[in-house]
Amino acid sequence: MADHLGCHGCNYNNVIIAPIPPERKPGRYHPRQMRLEAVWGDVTTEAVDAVVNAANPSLLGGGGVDGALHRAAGPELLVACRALAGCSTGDAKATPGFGLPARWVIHTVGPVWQGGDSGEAVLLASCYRRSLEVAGDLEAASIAFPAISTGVYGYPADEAATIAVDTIRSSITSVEVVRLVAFDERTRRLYEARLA
Ligand code: AR6
Repeated sequence: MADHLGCHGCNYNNVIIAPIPPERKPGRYHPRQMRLEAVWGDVTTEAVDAVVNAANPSLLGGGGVDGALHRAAGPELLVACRALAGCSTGDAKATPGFGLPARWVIHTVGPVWQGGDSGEAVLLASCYRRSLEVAGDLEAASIAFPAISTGVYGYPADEAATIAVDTIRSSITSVEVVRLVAFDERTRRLYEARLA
């Protein structure tokens, strides 16, 4: 756990962008600084409000994180995904987490790496931004991300880590804890370097 990473000063969570609804407790819903941390692990075991799935546009399952989340969540996840009728690259949609420790799964579709001149960076940033927006809509206080697009989709891990950290830090969000879950030691070190 990278607790020493602590809070950072680069997001805009102290900017109040809308009146706080009276039914919401002020202590819970005031925008506040987010804690962003890098961990080594497996997203399927993350005990957070929402885990992010590195899905494909069909949302009907696949390998990597997607396959692992479907196996761990159970068959109801596929049924719920079918009802979403797919997802565009760079967008995100949510289902319940079913058998997962997480209450929600936010399915996002990263870009396939094509050399870097096909808008991949914008689309990858959009995955992180949209996932945080969906998490906010769900009133999720904590979220765990895998390294979207860096597996089957071939995005270079170092560039993807920079986009992940920069996008999360600059997002306006009510999410309080964001965990970047690295499946391998190299990815964890890439995150740690950017969070230092
Ligand atoms: N927890 C955390 N990270 C993981 C896990 C896990 N359980 N398993 C793999 N990773 P990928 P993509 C890492 O391929 O590149 C699927 O078939 C992995 O080491 O899961 O966005 C979908 O259906 C890598 O660093 O996602 C799509 O068709 C990262 O997660 C396609 O793959 C992402 O690897 C999406 O490809």
